[in-house]
Amino acid sequence: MTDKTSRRNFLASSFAAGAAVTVARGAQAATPDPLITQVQPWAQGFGEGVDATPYGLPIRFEDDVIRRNVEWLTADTISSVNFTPIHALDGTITPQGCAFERHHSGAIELKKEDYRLMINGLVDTPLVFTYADLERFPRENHVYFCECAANTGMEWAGAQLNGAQFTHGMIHNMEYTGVPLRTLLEEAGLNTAGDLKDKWIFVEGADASSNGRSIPMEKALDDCLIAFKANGEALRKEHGYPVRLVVPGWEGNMWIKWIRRIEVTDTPVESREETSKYTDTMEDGSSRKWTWAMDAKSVVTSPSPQAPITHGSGPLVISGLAWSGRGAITRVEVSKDGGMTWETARLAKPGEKMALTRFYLDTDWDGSEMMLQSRAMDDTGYIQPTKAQLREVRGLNSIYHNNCIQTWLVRSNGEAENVEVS
Ligand SMILES: Nc1nc2c(c(=O)[nH]1)N[C@H]1C(S)=C(S)[C@@H](COP(=O)(O)O)O[C@H]1N2
Ligand SMILES: [Mo]
Repeated sequence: MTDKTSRRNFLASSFAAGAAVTVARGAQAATPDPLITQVQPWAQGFGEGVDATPYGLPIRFEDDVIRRNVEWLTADTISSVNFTPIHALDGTITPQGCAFERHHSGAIELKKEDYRLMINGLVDTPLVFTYADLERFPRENHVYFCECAANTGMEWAGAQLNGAQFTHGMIHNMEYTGVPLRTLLEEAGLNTAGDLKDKWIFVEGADASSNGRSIPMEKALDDCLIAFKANGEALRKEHGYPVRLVVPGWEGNMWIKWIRRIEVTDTPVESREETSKYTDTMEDGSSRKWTWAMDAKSVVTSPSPQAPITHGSGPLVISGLAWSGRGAITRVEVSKDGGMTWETARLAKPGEKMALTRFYLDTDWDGSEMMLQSRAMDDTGYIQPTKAQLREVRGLNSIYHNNCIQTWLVRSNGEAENVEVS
């Protein structure tokens, strides 16, 4: 086949595809489309010159792609949370400007010049680093998700919040640039600490809440990062500018923002954030603590309540996100009938460890009602549980670590609703 004929075949087939769409739209096809046949205002003059916006924001037509909070959840916005608009995003990287925020005493403004990071406790030489000091250590780049342990927590007792943004939006996924925490701990020296197996670090932020947490030394020396860039640029104020701790795969509460101090200790501190909060209350009233890793989880982001199907039956792209704090996503399955039958979704890229994975199910929708679900599997062999399976073990009193399978009821008119299938 010559280049010419293959080009002609391509045009013929794309024309056929265009024709199919025209048929679906019916009568509209007969009238000329002014968007094609008439010179439009944007072609009758000049657009904006360069430098109109030295730092660009999304075009105004996208102004609904924003973080949102749920007012009744918290008494005020200072100790509160808002949610990533995951229903409106694609790919895996969360732009910082719409990545969820969770503060215990508000987002503080801290200059690089005023930044200090202290390492003390059971170290050979207590040290204080300035921001400029941190920039002189060898750095690494890694993409990780950060999920608040309370993500999906409002759904324990039954379907509650109507939108993937609200049920699953306490998550973001960024490329971090930073210095391995191990490098800084070794700079301070860990001989004094003796056997590192049973040692801990206690980390705290510069904000009034300080959000102190204990982290086992093994994790501290493994993959934690002292990060100062996200998605290539400085961290935003709300994500901990100038420096935050990244604790891959573990609950967001441990990702200390505005990190100011790391103390090497021989016991966990049992701070407020790891005793009265961020523990999992079981059926008998006792609480599980140290549930750090975020188990495998997934959600269909489109269609979903805030992203209904608007094009009727025919080709439909079902899409969503999957992640695991214990490793990489190996497989995602999608069900259209509330979990009775499953189809294997296509992963946009092979799953990466402790980072979001995008999945697609390219399907042909017959226009009938669907009970849409997704189910993730990770490289430990773990399969995302149903809500009933979670409740069997944990009862009804839990809030944190709800990684159950989510169901959207998609009606024939394309609208979707949060429902419970357990
Ligand atoms: N210093 C400090 N660090 C903090 C918090 C805080 O309030 N203060 N909130 C924690 C919680 S509960 C979560 S879920 C994550 C949220 O990170 P983000 O605001 O970048 O989304 O930060 C954690 N680190
Ligand atoms: Mo959190």
